Amino acid sequence: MMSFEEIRRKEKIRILPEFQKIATGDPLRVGVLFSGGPASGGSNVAAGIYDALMAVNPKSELIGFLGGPSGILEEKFKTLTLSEIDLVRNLGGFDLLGTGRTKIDTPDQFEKAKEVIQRINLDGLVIIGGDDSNTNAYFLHDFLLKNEVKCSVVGVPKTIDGDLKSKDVEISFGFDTACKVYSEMIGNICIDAKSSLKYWHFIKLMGRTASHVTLECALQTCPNIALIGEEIAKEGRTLKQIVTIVADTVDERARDGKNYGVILIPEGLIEFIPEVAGEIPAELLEDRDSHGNIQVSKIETEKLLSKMVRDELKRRGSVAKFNPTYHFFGYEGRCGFPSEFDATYCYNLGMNAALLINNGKSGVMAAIRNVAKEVTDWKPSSVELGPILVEEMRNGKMKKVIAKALVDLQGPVFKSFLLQREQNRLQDNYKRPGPIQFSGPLKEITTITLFLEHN
Ligand code: FBP
Repeated sequence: MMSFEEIRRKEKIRILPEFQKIATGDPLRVGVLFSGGPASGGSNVAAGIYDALMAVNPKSELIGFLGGPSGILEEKFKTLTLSEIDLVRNLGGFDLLGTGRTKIDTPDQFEKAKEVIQRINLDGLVIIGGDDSNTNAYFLHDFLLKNEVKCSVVGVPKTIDGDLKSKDVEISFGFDTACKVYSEMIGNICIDAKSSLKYWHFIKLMGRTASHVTLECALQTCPNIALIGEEIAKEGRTLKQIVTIVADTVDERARDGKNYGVILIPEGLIEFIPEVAGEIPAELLEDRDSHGNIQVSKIETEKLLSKMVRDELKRRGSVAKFNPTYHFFGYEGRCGFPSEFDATYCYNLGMNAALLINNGKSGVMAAIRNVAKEVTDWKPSSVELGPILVEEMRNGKMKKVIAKALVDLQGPVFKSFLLQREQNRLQDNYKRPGPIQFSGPLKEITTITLFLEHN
């Protein structure tokens, strides 16, 4: 019997009309690498690049750099074969090549990258990454251009965090799948809470500084509380005020006979409330990744918050039977089978990236417009990276970067959340979206965020 993995791998992905007839040309040598955390759909980006290159000329080659950007610096790469690509089609994971967070940004590193690119004679390099990696893609492009090296650098918008988006890049790939995976599990937990009647579930969710993942999962599952970091920052809420909101809810629900509930906490909460930082061991705050980001996934904000809620309930002499239990949903959502949306989006992003290189474009991010609509309405496009860079303080220095897109508190997604927040607090309005669908009428459904933002 064929496994689901084998069946899914062979599934045909829809190709945009623009890519169905590709003009033939000279063979191309293109490099590809994954950068940063995995996100579902990355293997379809590689497959899309591969298939487009072969359509241009079957003598083309796709060279994969191993372990992320360090694969260039350490000269670790291999030519990808059709059978290797076929093994990962429509599956999650960056295991085709591995990924990493090494940054190419010192003069020596640029020089080394240039030397390797020239030696292996690349016509183009595709960097599959988030805001920081696409920023680096721009600077590598700029360096190669100034040094008259004819190698296009093209970025592809990846991150489960959903914080790499603009009017031109409607969504980063991986966000749709990750939110669906988390929402399935959150929905299950909500129903478990309502069945077991005895636990308060504190669920921390990945997403870095931005609360897009938490907001999307809240819309999909209607938990009792979902904290949104951007709102807390804007209102200037203190840790004590947040503890009060949660304790009030626990208390009020207990008085209604409900000693259970579900609360979603974005992992980036800590970045918005300075006092939380005061409660965290200093070494965890000093532990930064190569881009200067605090490693928020390692900080147990959910336990800290629950401990403070317990103390507050005790102080009040509350009748609540407060029995907290903890979850962190993060890595579970980064390598799941890509949703139909991510599988289709990524394959076409990959084709687009290869064809942008074929057309000599560099310093751009591959994009697809109208993705909130039917696939038949999708349109390939590209975004110049240079003009979207802004000056920001990073690691104590002003740097040009792609700004992280945070939750827009005036936008339709947050407004839609506000409409239901108060009701969800005390009532059990839980929704269970169930697992990702790969066939049938629900397979095309995308995130509520994308739908609300573009309809
Ligand atoms: P990217 O920005 O590289 O896409 O990372 C996404 C992410 O999953 C964050 O949500 C999370 O905070 C971080 O990676 C965890 O990093 P690591 O994989 O290094 O533990």
